[in-house]
Amino acid sequence: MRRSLLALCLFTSLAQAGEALTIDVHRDANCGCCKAWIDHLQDNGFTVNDHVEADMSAVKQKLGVPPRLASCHTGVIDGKFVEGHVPAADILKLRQRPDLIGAAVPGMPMGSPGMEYGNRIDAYQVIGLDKQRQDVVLSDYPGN
Ligand SMILES: [Cu+2]
Repeated sequence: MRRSLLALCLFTSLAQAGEALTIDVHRDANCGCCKAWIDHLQDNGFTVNDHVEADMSAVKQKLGVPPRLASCHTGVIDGKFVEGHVPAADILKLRQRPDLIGAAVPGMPMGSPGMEYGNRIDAYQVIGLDKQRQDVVLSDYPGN
């Protein structure tokens, strides 16, 4: 009895966290790593609104993603962009940063969430973009 109550509590709090963490994801229909990144977000309690787009560069331009930070998919949470394979933990960081208008993992580094193919892990940074459109390093992930 006690166990099932605990399970219910956990379930309820996860559901509430999921509701607060809704993200829109724009992606190309044929992008496999984009879907793998969506899985990573869902595994971390995000609710994902999936948008299949015909022209991703137009979407990026509209959302204000600088070409130097571009990757495959583009997410939007709280009006901020989330470009590329940004780890869930860094999206939470971005939400705590009113000075930033978005965050990105430029390119598609091996070993980033959704880009796990074999054992290779590239070193990569999560770059925040401030209101002056300057880059700010949000996280530094070492490679192997
Ligand atoms: Cu990708």
